[in-house]
Amino acid sequence: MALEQTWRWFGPNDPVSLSDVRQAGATGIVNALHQIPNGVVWELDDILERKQIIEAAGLTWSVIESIPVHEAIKTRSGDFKKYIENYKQSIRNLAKAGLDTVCYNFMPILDWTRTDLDFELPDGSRALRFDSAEFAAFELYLLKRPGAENHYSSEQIQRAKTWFDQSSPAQREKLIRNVIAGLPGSEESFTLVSFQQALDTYEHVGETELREHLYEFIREITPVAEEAGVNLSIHPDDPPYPILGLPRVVSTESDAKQLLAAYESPNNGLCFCTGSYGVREDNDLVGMVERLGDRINFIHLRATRRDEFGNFYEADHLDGDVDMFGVMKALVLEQKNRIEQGRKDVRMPFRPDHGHKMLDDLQIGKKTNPGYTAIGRLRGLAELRGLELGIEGFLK
Ligand code: DNO
Repeated sequence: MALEQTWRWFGPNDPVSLSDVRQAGATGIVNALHQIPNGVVWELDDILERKQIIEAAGLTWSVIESIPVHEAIKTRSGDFKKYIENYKQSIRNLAKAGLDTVCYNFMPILDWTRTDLDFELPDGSRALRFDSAEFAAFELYLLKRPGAENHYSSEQIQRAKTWFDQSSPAQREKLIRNVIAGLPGSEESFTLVSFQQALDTYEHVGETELREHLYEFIREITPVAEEAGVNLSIHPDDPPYPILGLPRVVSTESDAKQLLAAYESPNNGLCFCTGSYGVREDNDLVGMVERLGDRINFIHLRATRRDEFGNFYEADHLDGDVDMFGVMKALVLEQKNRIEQGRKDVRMPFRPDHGHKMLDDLQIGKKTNPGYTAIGRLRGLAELRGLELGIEGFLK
């Protein structure tokens, strides 16, 4: 049996259509009701309407990515209790519509972060990149976050200053936009002023507090997910270390273990994102699948390539620092275990995460979502599918 091949689709406005997805060979759709503001209940009718659109294209709605977690829940302030109740209700409504896998993340303020959305690779395709000097320049000289300099070494500050001094106003503007205007899937965008205000809400929420808030949240929503038959999957931090003075609590294997232990249940699971966890050299990805595989409810496959300065870019799916062969083999074996154990959740949906801008997607004027191009992901999916097939044939 193959892992379920899925594809992230942003809804009817996505420049990549459902029929494109079908031609790419995916069978499952990963989708969210992006039009619903954070914290508001997803009503059954809206869910059913979207489900019907997906099914009319001959596909299934495999995973909800994501129901965003309201900031008040992360800081446990204001109306957080109401937002948790709303979250539970959305889970129940999704289950009523026959959906069973929900992805979410617990990153403060920003979802994923990149500095460059058009990094040219030697073959002419474009990738997403995180440049630590540019990011530091954003924080130190554009946002001017109080105290930011304490988080950097003098060498890092020097590199940031060099970038800043050499950058044009247009480059600075672009950097600001890339960081705070919201990448695909993140539901919020900011101006520099509103961004600093948002950061200030974490004044009293450090790592210990955020960890506790996450575990409390998990303890509250997992019983509802169990009752509804929904598998939760938490996406790791991207990048997987603290940025902007904000705490991060889902970056390492130890973080993953702790959050799984906060509520022992198959419904409290992981979204195993090789691209995010893989940015850290100390994350042993194959070992993580071997050790935590029974709690992996959703999988993002992509590979990043890092350097000694903490920069990374998104490489071809089979060509980054990630041991994709080892990860895929461990996933295939996990699926076999599940089948042998008679578990119901044997689907193991994965999606080719991100893809390069390449071929026709490079045409000037063609609208593509950063990281979510059709052709780059098509290439990724094709490579991953072939890898899986080869491994399965070999293991037979
Ligand atoms: C980026 C995505 C993330 C992810 C969320 C999950 O491409 O992987 O935006 O969807 O963090 O909640």
